[in-house]
Amino acid sequence: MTDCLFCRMVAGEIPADVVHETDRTLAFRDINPQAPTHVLVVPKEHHPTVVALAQADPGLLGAVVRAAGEVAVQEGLATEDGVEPGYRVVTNTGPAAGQTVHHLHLHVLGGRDLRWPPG
Ligand code: DGP
Repeated sequence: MTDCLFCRMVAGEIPADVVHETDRTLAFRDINPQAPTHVLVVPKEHHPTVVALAQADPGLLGAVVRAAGEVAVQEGLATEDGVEPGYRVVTNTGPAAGQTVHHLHLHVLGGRDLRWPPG
């Protein structure tokens, strides 16, 4: 989609601080980080929400989640066979949750103690 920010970043039309890439996914640092590590993981193909992607292509959703796990290991938020020190994966859906970019993205957050419940 030409008017989608993340599609344009995937296409290389808008610069991104890329930290991880596969044939179907891209991960880059959030422009407004909410934690010492704040990376967004997106499918290269446009899907508006996590549920839309689960319905359209569950395999691609799995690839996005696997990429988030690899980012966490790469960023020192988890060991390859464990969860220490830990991190959070969040996806906002709709206006009440604060979704501003309508191209599915998983926020991978870590590097500090994350409170619960979130705001
Ligand atoms: P959400 O509110 O869940 O839709 O998250 C959208 C995120 O996208 C938000 O944390 C800020 C980030 N963002 C917005 N514009 C840009 C941009 O141009 N570059 C990068 N790297 N991140 C962006």
